[in-house]
Order: sequence, then C-alpha cells, then structure tokens
Amino acid sequence: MINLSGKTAVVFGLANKRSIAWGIAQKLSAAGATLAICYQNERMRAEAEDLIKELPGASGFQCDVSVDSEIDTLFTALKDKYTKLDVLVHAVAYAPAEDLKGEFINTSREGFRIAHDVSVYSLIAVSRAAAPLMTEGGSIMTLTYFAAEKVVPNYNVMALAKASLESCVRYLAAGLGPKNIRVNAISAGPIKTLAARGIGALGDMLKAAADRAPLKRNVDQLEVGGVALFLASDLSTAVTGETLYVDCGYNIMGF
Ligand code: 0WE
Repeated sequence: MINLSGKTAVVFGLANKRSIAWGIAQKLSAAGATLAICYQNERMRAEAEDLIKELPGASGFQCDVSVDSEIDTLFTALKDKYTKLDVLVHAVAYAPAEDLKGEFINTSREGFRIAHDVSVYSLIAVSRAAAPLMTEGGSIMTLTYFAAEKVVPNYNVMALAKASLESCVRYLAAGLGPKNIRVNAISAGPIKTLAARGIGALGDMLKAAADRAPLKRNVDQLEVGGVALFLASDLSTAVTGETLYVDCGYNIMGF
C-alpha cells in the first residue's frame, strides 16, 4: 500500500463528481495525503465544497488559474496553512466551444490564445508558485490527451495546446529536476466528464475507443487516480518528463 501521510497535495480542476480531478483527489486522500482542492469560481463553490467534505482533512480553495493574482493569493494561503507542499495536480483545460467544432482552419486567434493560456501557461504559473514550497522535493502532474500527437476530429485547437503542454512538461522537468521536483503528464483515454459532455459524438467516441483498445473498454477517473497516486509516491522517484498513457492501451494500436 502506498502511504502519503504527512504529504500535502494541491489539486486544480474540480468541477463535479465526474471530474478527473475528483478521481485523483479520492485516491491521494485514501493514501493519507492532506488535500487542498481548487475550483475555478464562486459558481462552482457549493458543488465542489460538498464533495471536498467527503475527504477527511481536505480543504477547498477558489482559484482561477488564468489570473496571476488568484494564483499568488492561493499559494500565500497554502504556505500559511501547510508550510510545505509535496504534490501538485493540474487537471485544467479550456478552449472556446466554437473552436472545438467545425474546420480546424477556421481556428480564431482569440480561441488559440485562450486555449494555450488556460490549458498550458497555467501549468507554468502554478509550478513556479509551488516550487518554493516543495522543500523536500515534489511531484507535479498534468492531464493530456492522445490528440496531441494524432488527429482526433474536432479536438482542433486543444490538440495544439496539449502538444504544447507535453513539451512544457519536459521543459519544467528539466528545470525543476535539480530541486528533486518531478513533472509528468497522464494521457487519459476519453471519459464522460463535464469537459467532454459538450462533444456531440461522445457516446460514439467512447464506444470506438473501447472497441479498438486492447482492454476492450474505457478508462475511468479512479484508474487515472491510481496512476496519479503512483506518480505522487516514492514508487516513481526516477520518473520525470514523461507522458504516461492511461487509455486501456488504445495508443499502441496502428490499426
Ligand atoms: O481535453 C478534453 C476536453 C477539453 C475541453 C472541453 C471543453 C468543452 C466545453 C476544453 N474546452 C472546452 N470548452 C468548452 O466550451 N478532452 C480530452 C475531452 C474531449 O474533448 C473533445 C474530445 C474529447 C475526447 C473535443 C472534441 C473531440 C473529442
């Protein structure tokens, strides 16, 4: 059994019980970590706080990772409350809905900017704020998707953002390695979350992914949480800069 007692983890990206952030938070908490769980805004507070109550010793914080001052305020509060930080989970992505359908060539300049700002720059910003608190080393992780490397219809500008995010993980890993802070990405297969719900053909996509995957099924949030727990733990102390696939093997298939 992995034991994270005495460790503190901050998780970004809780929207509701279907969030990948929630699957990860549950696994880290069950292993004994103390959790600080962040939701984007006041609109999400009630639902998020109801979930956070379920995890012993966990606290909720509001932080929009696209706003520098909110990141500053959050990390000041985390330093006051916990002194030290061990784990950071970034499970945040956004592109304007118009840019996640139709032809890629019609991607707007503003949609491109927003997708990269919210989904990629935010990882740099929270990592920079977290690193000084990771005084005993640390583990930073983010969520990516296979469409970063091969075309998935309609994922469009988010695919570019995820390609950039995977490169960002390597640059952060190289820079933070000397402080014994590891940085990795988890490439999850498609899951029915709030972020995936807008997609017209999600049901068809889930079925096609399950049919093609070696394990003949879809992955769930708690299975992503299991790999996040491994990355948070001392079982992975030599793993950094990697993208780990949690997709029932989908990515290995060529046909
Ligand atoms: O990364 C994602 C979803 C990210 C996402 C979702 C939305 C929907 C609502 C980012 N921005 C927005 N903006 C909105 O307005 N996934 C891996 C799930 C996903 O999203 C897709 C997929 C899959 C899978 C979009 C098109 C095609 C496939």
